[in-house]
Amino acid sequence: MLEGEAEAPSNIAIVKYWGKRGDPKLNLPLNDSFSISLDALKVKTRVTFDKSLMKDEVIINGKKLPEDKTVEYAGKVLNKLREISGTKIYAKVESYSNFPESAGLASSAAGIAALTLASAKALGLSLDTKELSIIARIGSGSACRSVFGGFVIWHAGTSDKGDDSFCESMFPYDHWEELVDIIPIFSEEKKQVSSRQGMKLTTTSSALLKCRLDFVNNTFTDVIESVKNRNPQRFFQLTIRHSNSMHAVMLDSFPPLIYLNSFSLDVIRAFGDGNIAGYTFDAGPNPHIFTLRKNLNVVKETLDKLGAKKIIISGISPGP
Ligand code: 2P0
Repeated sequence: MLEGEAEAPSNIAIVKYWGKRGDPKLNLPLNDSFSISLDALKVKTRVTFDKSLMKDEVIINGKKLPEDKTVEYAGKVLNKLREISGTKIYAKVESYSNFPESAGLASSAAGIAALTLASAKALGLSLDTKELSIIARIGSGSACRSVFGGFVIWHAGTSDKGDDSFCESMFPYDHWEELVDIIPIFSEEKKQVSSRQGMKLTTTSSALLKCRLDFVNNTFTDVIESVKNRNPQRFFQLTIRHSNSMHAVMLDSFPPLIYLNSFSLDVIRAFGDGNIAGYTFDAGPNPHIFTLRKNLNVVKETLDKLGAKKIIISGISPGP
């Protein structure tokens, strides 16, 4: 038996990935994205390659994942690593997250990143972080960013094969220690439409998507600069605009994709000016609200008033 264990952080995209190009199996994005790895949201994974197994098995927080999902996500990473190491042995994957699995908190990103790292360890492969991010990407796009800590860029690349679609660290985790992510939980409901299905719908039906891609390309450097210079107002405003831009093309898809709920709209109204905080929503109703540590209590008070059931506070992760 070959065993390996790894832990990976979840990540939240500031410049978001929503839409694929080329072969959908390779998870090649339409645009570069930029994320922050989160210290409070982690997944720990143990992988055991075992000759007695007849197929791959994935157990998440004690619950067995259905076979179709196992094949679609973990199976792709495991097949790629088996191909590299020249083995045919199946694996048992046991994963534990410290946060709700489907509340839009990117458990799959952390889970697939941890799976990639643990499996490479188990098979004794010495791959560099660029190669590991490419393999994690094949399992799930956003997972490639969770291979790193701190502030991470995912280069969309141009190759049809995906060998130039990988991640790298832009700034270390301690670059902006005042910055904190507040995650109020308003809903733990599982989302109706997976990101994978949702992206397909947007790329095939949204007329606004082209406009969004121009916006992303025109402001990408500004986002990086706002972090580089630790400029909170600029960073909050751009974070808000990038989130709104993605949710605009979701709504513009047909049939419309709506991941936000009435609490999300309250958050947008409360923090939309970007003065003390900047929100961003993934494909789910729970926001990530970035602010400076000195504003923590003011933001928390507002969220309590809006009816947050629970509030998670996260710093920036140093990485796996
Ligand atoms: C992101 N999201 O950049 C965007 C923002 C959600 C909203 O990447 O099909 O699970 O596995 O590549 O990575 C979520 O989608 O999709 C996502 P696949 P993924 O973080």
